[in-house]
Amino acid sequence: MTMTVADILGTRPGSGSALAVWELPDSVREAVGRDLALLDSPAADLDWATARCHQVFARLPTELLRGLLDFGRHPDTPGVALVGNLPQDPVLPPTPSDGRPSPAKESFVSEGVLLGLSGLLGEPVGMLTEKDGRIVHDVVPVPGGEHTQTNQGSRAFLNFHSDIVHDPVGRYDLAGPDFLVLNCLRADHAGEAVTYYADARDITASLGDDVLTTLRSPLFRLNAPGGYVRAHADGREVLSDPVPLISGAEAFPEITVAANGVRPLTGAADTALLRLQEVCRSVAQPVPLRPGQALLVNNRKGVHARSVFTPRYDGMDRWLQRTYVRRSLWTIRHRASPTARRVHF
Ligand SMILES: O=C(O)CCC(=O)C(=O)O
Ligand SMILES: [Fe+2]
Repeated sequence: MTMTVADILGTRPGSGSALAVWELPDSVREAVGRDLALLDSPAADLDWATARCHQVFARLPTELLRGLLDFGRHPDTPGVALVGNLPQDPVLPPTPSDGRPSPAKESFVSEGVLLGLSGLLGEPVGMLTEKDGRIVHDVVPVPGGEHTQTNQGSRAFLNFHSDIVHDPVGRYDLAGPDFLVLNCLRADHAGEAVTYYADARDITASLGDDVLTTLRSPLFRLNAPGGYVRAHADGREVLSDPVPLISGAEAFPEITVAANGVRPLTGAADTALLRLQEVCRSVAQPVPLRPGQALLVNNRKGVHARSVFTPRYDGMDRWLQRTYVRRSLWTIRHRASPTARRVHF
């Protein structure tokens, strides 16, 4: 099979906002899969596992490797990329139904794929208030969480949002992940689940001047993520300082939206927020993730969402593994836990 390198879908030449799509050649998928089949659980020594996965992924064809690295390092590259024909575990145990790692998983190919791709973008990190600080997150529908605005949901549309982290300095957009990587182990039964990405460049191009000016003003307070408010505030709101939702250079805007609620401070801000969710829906790139595919998501260049789907809790539900990736651990060192490298408050 010939490799499709940097197939840019869509018709927005020069904007850099379309979905990038890459596929591993079959021979590379097989070779990477053979190496990753020998991997032990990466949780035992994350720094060793990231080094080994880096070595394995170094065998990707140079043009593909360069595309992935460019995705991570350049402001003008797409905000979302799909990587296909990835190796998969030979045997996949039932999908866990509690959002925790499956104790029955005996091989670590999916974890290796996740860490290999993540390592090309930066450093995988854990947050104590998200999946107990684990580095590899299991994203599955969880009974009781169907209608929540969290990664445990299924029956409610998960609104366009950024993955953010509470920080006592009052800003929740600074210490959060620069990227998310989502590796699909199992699709949902009906194939209904769709992940969406709305690029801030497309969003700003579709907004009127007044609304954009409002969104660029510090007229919004973000609620801290669900994991934080449950653990530290009995589920009550813990709001950030007033911030703009869109910031930065016109050609390279950054966007931040909290999944757990945004409080607009004026009537104009309220209207602008509604318009923002509308525009996100209209410009969004839909991606129905399938096993053997991973989605690379820039958490600053755009916002993501997930459609409704139907869980059955029969062990065959949708199963993604996810990492949070920072370009640098240095800029969040004040949040580092004293006991575990890569894990943060
Ligand atoms: O389930 C998905 O497709 C994405 C969920 C999500 O927002 C996340 O994992 O951060
Ligand atoms: Fe998310």
